[in-house]
Amino acid sequence: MQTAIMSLTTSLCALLLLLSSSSAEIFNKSWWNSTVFYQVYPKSFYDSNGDGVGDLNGITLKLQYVKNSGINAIWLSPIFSSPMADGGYDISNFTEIAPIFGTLEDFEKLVMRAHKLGLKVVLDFVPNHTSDQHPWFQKALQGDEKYKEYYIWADGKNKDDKTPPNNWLSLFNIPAWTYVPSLKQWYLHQFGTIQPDLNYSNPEVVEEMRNALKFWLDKGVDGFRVDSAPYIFEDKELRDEPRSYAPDSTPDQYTYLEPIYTADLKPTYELFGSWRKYLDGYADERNLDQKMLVMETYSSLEHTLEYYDYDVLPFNFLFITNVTNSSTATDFKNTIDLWINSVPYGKSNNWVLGNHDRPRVASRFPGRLDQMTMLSMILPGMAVTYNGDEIGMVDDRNISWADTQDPLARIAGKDHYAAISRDPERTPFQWSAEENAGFSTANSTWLPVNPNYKTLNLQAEERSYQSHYKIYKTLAYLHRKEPALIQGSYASFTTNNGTVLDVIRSSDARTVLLLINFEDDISQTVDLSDYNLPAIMKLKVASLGSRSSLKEWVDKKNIYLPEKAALIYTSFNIQ
Ligand code: TEU
Repeated sequence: MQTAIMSLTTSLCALLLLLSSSSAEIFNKSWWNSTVFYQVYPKSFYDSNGDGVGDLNGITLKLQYVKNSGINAIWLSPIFSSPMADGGYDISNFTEIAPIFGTLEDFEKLVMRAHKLGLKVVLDFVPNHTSDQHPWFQKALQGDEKYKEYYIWADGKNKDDKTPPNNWLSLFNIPAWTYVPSLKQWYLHQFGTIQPDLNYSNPEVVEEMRNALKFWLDKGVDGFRVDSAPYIFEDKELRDEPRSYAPDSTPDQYTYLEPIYTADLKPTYELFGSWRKYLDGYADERNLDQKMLVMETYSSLEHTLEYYDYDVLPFNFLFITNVTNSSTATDFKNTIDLWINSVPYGKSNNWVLGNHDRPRVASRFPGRLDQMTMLSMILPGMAVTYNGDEIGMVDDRNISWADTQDPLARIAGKDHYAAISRDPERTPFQWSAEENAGFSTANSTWLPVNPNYKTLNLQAEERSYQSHYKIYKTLAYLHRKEPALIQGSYASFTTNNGTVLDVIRSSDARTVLLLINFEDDISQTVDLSDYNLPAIMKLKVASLGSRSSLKEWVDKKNIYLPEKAALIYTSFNIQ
């Protein structure tokens, strides 16, 4: 009788535990679901011609490395003609390759090589604005009415050059309007003054950009990462925006206002919904794989998720915006559950660790890079890596004012640039301990190489018995090949008084368990006997420096978890 009561209690306990943990059936839909998606910042990836700047042929030369790393799709930050005033996000010709990166033939060779290696190629597409050097804007400045209508112009509030049409601010922390004396009007730029916003109420602009998409689709690209997605349309009445009352925001900062008239407007979603349909039509007519359309948006969760209503994929930046190195196991669990429970069933998930605009993941989470890589790789959906994060590159916070290139930093000025500059996460890839980290043979590079390259470089990590890169590579292959990660369910909970995060992915035949110890100085023993797990599991991945103290096989009742460690176990569900 006693035994019966005990087993009933155990079952009830397990049921309660399961109900208290979050679990979700994950349904995969598109090729990018079990994809490892790798952002290449072309200027800093590899310089093949010795001019100190990365280029397309350099990327082509490194595609085998990308493939060997377990990656199966890359996106390239802009490679189009540009004065490079904002790192190529100021485009002067949407269907031309910037000479500094190479030629159209070089790009066609890159795509051919990538596809031969089984790599998808996605381009960065920057629809919100052009460079002020674009012929369209130059003609507008000369008073050409047709091209003036390609942009957003308005009279000053007092019909003069003193007061702009309204109080809108730019994301570069300057007023969003600039006066042109020869036209006696102001033009809108939600970013730099050198990036005038395009007018999508003008059907000719919509057609021009649709043609640009088709141009690159015809070159064989597999999709687009859409830059600055939320800012395409603005309020036609140009109404002043209300104050945000965000703490510490000052009148010259973008965060001073609530962008209710300049971001996330309905026509913007409708435009991208029409692009989704266009890409599907393009692929269907040619019997091609679906083309990716992924949005860069740092909007509210509600506005971010709204893209799914139009069958468009938004980047999930929650690992950038919602958690820090002081976040707890519960904070991480809540953040992960927030996203997974919000994404509509059947839609794709994704997890972004970093990009060219944000401090590097190894700098945001010192000593916990492997934990973050494991999370991005074992959670359901696409894992998104920024080049260099696979080897644990860190921000170079010592770039001088003289060497600073980022317009956002230049605008902040010599006394304040260091805190806001994006250059630290854009320094050249650290391939080896050779001169310029093996990135370039030039005497100087467009941004200085981080001086730590002598010891922190790919070659050293490939030669080491254990390294961040080897952990990354194992996880990338696991992400793409492990059945429990491709179509398994998701469940998470915390144990050990909330100091350990436990994540379980399981399919019919397989289980993957991730354990993360949020204690920096305390090792723990985790008892998962009450959880529906195989009794015995095999150690698959351990965070750097923790493996030596671990056994290859564990009993779920007694799992040793070193301080600050993250461990992944796998098993067949046969016990
Ligand atoms: O960034 C747009 C964006 O969302 C901004 O928040 C951006 O992160 C930047 O740091 C200003 O705060 C995209 C590109 O990723 C960025 O590199 C460009 O500078 C920007 O658009 C303008 O094209």
